Amino acid sequence: MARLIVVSNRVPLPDEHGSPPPGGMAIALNAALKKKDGLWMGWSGEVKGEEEPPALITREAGGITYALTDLAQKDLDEYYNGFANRVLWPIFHCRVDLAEYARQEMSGYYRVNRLFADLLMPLLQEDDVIWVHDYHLIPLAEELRRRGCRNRIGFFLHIPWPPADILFTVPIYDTLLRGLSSYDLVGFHTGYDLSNFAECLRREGCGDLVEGGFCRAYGRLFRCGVFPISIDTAEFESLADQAARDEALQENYRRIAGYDVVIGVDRLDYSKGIDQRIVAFRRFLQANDHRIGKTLLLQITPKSRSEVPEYLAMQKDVAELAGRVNGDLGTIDWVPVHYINQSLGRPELAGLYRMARVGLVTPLRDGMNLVAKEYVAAQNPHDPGVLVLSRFAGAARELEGAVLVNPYDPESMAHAIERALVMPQDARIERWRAMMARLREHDVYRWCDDFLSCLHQAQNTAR
Ligand code: ADQ
Repeated sequence: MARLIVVSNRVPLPDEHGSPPPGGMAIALNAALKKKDGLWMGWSGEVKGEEEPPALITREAGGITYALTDLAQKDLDEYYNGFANRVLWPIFHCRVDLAEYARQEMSGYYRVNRLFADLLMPLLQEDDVIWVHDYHLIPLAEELRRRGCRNRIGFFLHIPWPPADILFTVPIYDTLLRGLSSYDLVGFHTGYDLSNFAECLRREGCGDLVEGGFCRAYGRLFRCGVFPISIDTAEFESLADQAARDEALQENYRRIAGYDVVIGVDRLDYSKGIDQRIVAFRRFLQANDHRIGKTLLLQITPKSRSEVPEYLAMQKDVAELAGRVNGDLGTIDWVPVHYINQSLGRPELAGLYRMARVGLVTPLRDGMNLVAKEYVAAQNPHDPGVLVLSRFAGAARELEGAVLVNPYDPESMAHAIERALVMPQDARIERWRAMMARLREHDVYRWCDDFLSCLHQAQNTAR
């Protein structure tokens, strides 16, 4: 049996009982790895001294081998905080204005990819299948091929692929494009991402999509496809059912249970449109006097990437904005925006989704957005809430029962919140059923199976 090797920047390690950490993707990949005697390789999350030689620490848990490497501070600064999160992340989310190019960081990005390839090569067996995840590791297949690796290698991009004119602002965009042509399969969330990728190749004059789900580029023929990621739908549904019956949890929610709750759940990231959402919520309150004192926005937002200056600035901006709305509109017994910088456990999150009348998921751009799917899966089938979803989230292409909005237009978002709150029960049920049918059929296990079965048939060839 071919082993499965997963490579990602961070590795979600199991707890002391060997259970995978919460989160659909980690659970699905763990299940696939367990079936295939698998190995998961990535950064340990620890920093090592500059002089210490790179090494892999391997450990086994729950039938999976974890192979982890520490990184030096310079590597982290250049590869992770630098090129990955200050160039690729903003550009791929169409925020050219926030990208900060530094030649040194680009070379750090390639250096760490070479390091990953050096460390992985000795672990590989002849028929291992390798699945590389996300924008941190685009050049990894090319580096492995240089070292003689002939295994099947697939790549999945968790963030959007940008339109050509946006990608071309990255000084080394051609090296990135060429790097992808070393994979046997390249997967995206949506058809729009795939067509943007193909447009980049065409405009560069170096390739295009060809019949049958293939791509010809840089003299190579390889597969390309659309694999919309999803959640463990059944698990989320059952977590929300349990939360609704959990008296201790319900007691915790007692203070907000009498309000119409509008919920937002996102990492603190400028791509998620949190500022714009708070502004829209303010407009909604100002336009609907009868909602004053009765509706609140529960925005649950753990801080992320605080080493990157743009994220630090944003922490301050969002907190100030929430504070201003509360100062201007709040009363002694009512706080309009509950802004919480915390990561919650899955059961608690599922319970809050269930109690919220509106799921407000309004990223400015998002590869997929799993929160939108989690909100739908957590609803009470007899009295579901309404999902208000940005048209610029990958999820909008699947969740047709959502009320779609333009996150750049606060008026239309304010209007959509009110529309969601007054939507009759039968209309809510009809919309929810359509979305839930899709999520039941296309859960995260299906995503994983679809990608891996396509990868098993794929083979990069010279053409
Ligand atoms: P993210 O940008 O992290 O993922 P998203 O898809 O919404 O965005 O996933 C976030 C996950 O974190 C969700 O499972 C959510 O429940 C969890 N989370 C967020 N806030 C939380 C909180 N306060 N407490 C607990 N959990 C919280 C990237 C891409 C997305 C793509 C995913 C998967 O940016 O577009 O959908 O990868 O491919």
